[in-house]
Amino acid sequence: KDITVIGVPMDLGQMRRGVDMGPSAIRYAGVVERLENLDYRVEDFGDINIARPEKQSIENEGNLKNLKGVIEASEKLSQTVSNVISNKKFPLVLGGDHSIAIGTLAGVSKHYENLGVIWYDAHGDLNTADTSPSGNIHGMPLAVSIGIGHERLTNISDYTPKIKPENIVIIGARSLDEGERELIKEKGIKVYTMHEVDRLGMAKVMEETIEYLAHTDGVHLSLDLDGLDPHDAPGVGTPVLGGISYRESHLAMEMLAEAEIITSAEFVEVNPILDEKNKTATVAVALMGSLFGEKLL
Ligand code: DIR
Ligand code: MN
Ligand code: MN
Ligand code: MN
Repeated sequence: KDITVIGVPMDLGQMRRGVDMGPSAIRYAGVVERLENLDYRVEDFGDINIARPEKQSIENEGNLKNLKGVIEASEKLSQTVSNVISNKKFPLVLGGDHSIAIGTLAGVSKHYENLGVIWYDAHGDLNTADTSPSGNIHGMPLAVSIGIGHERLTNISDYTPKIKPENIVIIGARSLDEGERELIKEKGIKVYTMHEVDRLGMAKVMEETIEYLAHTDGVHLSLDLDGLDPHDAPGVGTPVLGGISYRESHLAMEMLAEAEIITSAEFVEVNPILDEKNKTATVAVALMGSLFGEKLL
């Protein structure tokens, strides 16, 4: 199978500069070589062009920071991801902040009737302008993808919703805002908080997740590096203590590889400016190795 790597140097969805360097940091950590060693043909598309925040006039609309820039980037990314899938290649998207998932899912979902999504994250990313404490769009992409939020975000690529709430599994949650909790209950979204990860163990969580998504016709993995514990992934803008370990994350990726269910993926929120010697990008690449079938024996 062929993989196309797409860089998205996006930092308009949150307020910590440096996450725009995520794609470079992940390339520096050897993503292409790592996957080529697993006998994939890997093409690097390069980066999607993203407006610099300094160049933008203040385009906040209500409680949505950099709305215009996020919309433009999402349209471009959606188109690019969709083309990659049309060419029968696996899209591997490198962030950039998590607002890019709006564009990724807009591009992926066109190709599936019943797409599943695994949202590996400390956060729910289920805010709207009304519920967000920050106005940062990186806290909203999952809500947008189920059709909830500003109409110009939910209508990226001219259709909504991209995914069904019952096709989502959130893993690693430990920081949810009040509006997000309400939405999770209202929509019945499946969530494995850290409580369940601790109580059941990651093996059981992944077994159940794979079973839960068995009826879907494709599964997108959206992996926010802040889902991991900050001890293992310190280079993120919004670290939250008590996260998923490096080992549990490898197990999760290995089980997904074995199940052969993942049809697209993105790794987001790597911020080398906040990192310790590119540790977080290195972890991201190691996890990609496991996701694509790396084995010791
Ligand atoms: C918070 C933080 N829930 C917000 N969200 C983050 O601003 O909406 N998502 N960091 O990854
Ligand atoms: Mn996130
Ligand atoms: Mn669809
Ligand atoms: Mn997060």
